[in-house]
Amino acid sequence: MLAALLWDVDGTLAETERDGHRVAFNQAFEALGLRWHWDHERYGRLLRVTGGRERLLAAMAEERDAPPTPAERQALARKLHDTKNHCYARLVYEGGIALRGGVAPLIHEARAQGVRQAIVTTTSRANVETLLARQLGPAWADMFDAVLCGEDVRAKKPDPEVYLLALRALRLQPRQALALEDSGPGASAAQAAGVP
Ligand code: XBP
Ligand code: MG
Repeated sequence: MLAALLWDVDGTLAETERDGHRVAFNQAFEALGLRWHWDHERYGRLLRVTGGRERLLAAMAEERDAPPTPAERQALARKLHDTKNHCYARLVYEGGIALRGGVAPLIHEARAQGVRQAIVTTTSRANVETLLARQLGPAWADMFDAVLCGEDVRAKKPDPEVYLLALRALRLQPRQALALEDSGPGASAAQAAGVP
């Protein structure tokens, strides 16, 4: 019997990548005086790298005016990522990022049927809290038995670590749960943990 739904966030609960993170990255570039811009096509390619800071570092390899040393790149990536997350929070608060159709009804129905639920994402915790508080209300955390985020793991998706942590937190075997994912790296992470 299905015991738990394991929810990815970005791209699954909402179109946060195209309409949220991508827009916020571009706002951060502007705020820090950089002439970089990620259009849909470029961002689509960059999504193969999970983690916002990791994605920035990967993109710097393609930018001619990126800082020359690894230490300077790390420092810039940290600053850009902080700024990006602030911009993202503003977009979410302004109501620019709705849950995808069917998501809220399924969360409520699963809860009513006694199916447990967890958030299993490699995005930053602050981004998850902002989005779910705005879209599900201040008691959003009561709907989930565990909330696992990017800060909780050493290796982000496609590594299975975040799924293995969720299974441990819920005390479940992989096949008792179902992963809801939108992307290749996310689906690979679930599969590598044995979660359908
Ligand atoms: C999401 C990510 C994240 C977001 C940006 O993966 O890879 O990096 O793009 O969020 P998933 P942060 O859908 O598997 O959770 O900037 O907080 O990393
Ligand atoms: Mg996703």
